[in-house]
Amino acid sequence: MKTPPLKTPPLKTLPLKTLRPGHAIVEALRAEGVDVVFGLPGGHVLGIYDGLYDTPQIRHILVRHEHTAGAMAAAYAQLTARPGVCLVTAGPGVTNLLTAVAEAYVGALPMVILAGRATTTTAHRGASQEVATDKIFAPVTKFAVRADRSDHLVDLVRRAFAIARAGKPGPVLIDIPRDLFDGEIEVGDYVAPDTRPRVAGAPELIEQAARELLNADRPLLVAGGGTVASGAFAELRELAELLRAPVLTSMSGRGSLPDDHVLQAGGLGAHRNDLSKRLLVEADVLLGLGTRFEEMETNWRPGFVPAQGARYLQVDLDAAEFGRSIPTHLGIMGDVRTVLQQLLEIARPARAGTHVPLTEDPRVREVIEGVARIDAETDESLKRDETPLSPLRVIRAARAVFPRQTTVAVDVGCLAEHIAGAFPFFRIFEPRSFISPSSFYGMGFAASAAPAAKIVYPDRPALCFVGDGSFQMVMPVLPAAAENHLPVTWCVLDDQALGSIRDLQEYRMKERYLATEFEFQPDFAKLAQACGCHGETITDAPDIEPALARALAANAQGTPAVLDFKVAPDRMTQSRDHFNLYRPAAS
Ligand SMILES: Cc1ncc(C[n+]2csc(CCOP(=O)(O)OP(=O)(O)O)c2C)c(N)n1
Ligand SMILES: [Mg+2]
Repeated sequence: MKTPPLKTPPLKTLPLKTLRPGHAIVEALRAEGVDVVFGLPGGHVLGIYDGLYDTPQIRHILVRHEHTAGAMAAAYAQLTARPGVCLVTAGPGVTNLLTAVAEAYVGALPMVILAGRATTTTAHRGASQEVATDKIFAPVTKFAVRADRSDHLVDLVRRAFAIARAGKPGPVLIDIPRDLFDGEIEVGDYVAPDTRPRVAGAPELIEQAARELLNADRPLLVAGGGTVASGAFAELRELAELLRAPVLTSMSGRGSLPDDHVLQAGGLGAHRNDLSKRLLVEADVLLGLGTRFEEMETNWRPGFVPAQGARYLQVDLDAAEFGRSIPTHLGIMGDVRTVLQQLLEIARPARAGTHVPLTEDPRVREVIEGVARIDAETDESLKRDETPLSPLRVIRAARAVFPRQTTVAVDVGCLAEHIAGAFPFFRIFEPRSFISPSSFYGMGFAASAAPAAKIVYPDRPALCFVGDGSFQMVMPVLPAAAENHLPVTWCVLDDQALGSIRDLQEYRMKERYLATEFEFQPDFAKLAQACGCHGETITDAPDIEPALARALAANAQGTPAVLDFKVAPDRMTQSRDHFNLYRPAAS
């Protein structure tokens, strides 16, 4: 008997497309949901630019300096929790990105950087602009890889997005020799892996944490950048309300609970206020939510860190963060939102019988009254019309003039870092509406990044507070904002000095000032005008509000604005306290 022939169905082969490599990369970007690329071309990356030419769905923001592209991409990630994408050329093009990429790395912000490089044929033979990009970026990226073959490019893009988003997010760089853009490659349909970090906490740890929080006399929640990245806004609010636990936010965590919520008590460390300081010291169980207690937020000294006897429960996607800054009693590895949902499963039934209205609870009243006191004291202290202006007055006025939904960027510098955007002076009401440096604190990062706010939220005003020294580092952002129709307002807190460092010379060097005061200052208002922006100089207090209103109106017409506020070198107690850390030991 003859065996019937085996009937195998014909193998279904998916049709492959033949594309130029640059076009294949751009198609992969689209499949990853990329809608904007920040960059500046050079000969080495024209293959990708040519792909963008045929892809109007992806907007390209042309900057004047690559630092701006890096900062905007990082801010895009901060505001959306999606990777920001940069496209830059070889050598100096990509090294100009380094500082912004380091900021994103320290701040756990996802980014994908596509960079050019000299051809493989001339590698290591003195080609122009050749530098070991992959090695330079290795310590400030989660993955920095040099591509070897054209037919690897799409796979590398897929890996880049997966790695940038996975676990603790961060930047990834692909270093592409220019000859890889030659010829054509065959590509299949692009499949973007779903790598959202929905890691749940171990059930026994969740149970223990819930028990400790429910039994605590004075529980306190500290929300950081991980809370924002995971989008745990509703969960944070519900747990805080169930536990009647005040919430403190780190700089990166600002906005995770609106600053006018009855349990929101302000910031930490250098950004603290009297109320938040006291709550931190008095808390018996503290729950850290994707927060690191970095230097500006702890100082590792009593009064900054949780009290000795307190229990610190820490939730983080990265187990390496447990106990890194301050001792952790219970480390729950997991995504903040998922862990909060798990805690709520236990806390909800446990608190079902609680009928005291929220605002009548003594713990909540403590926060409400504490915040009211801070507000009254602040109002009182800002009554006088001082010249030079009080920077606090400027910041408070900006909060009054700019609407609730404003996106705010706060740059480095003592004026900016410790005061601008600080809880008593500028309240943040919307989640993901705050651009701030993480503990890398590169001057100019937020000022350079601010226009990204108008890409993410075109209909909301955007405002940046920046010191005069920091602003001068990144002024090429002005023509980039004008050209790309990204109308933000920069409030330059102009004390004619590198004030934060001048402060150190005052305290530590016994007033031996060197290289911290500017003898020559550009006219920032004229400079703004020359760059297609609205520009004004403000020296008198009664002019503050009208100038802010004019800037807002200019923004509404599509014009960016620069307001040069001539301010006094005010310093707040907490910033002075912070500098005390560095005082030489008493002899
Ligand atoms: C790129 C960079 N260089 C130097 C520093 C050190 N640094 C921190 S704050 C500061 C002064 C900032 O001056 P300004 O922006 O005018 O703010 P001010 O302190 O006067 O409020 C300096 C030089 C830094 N953080 N980043
Ligand atoms: Mg200054």
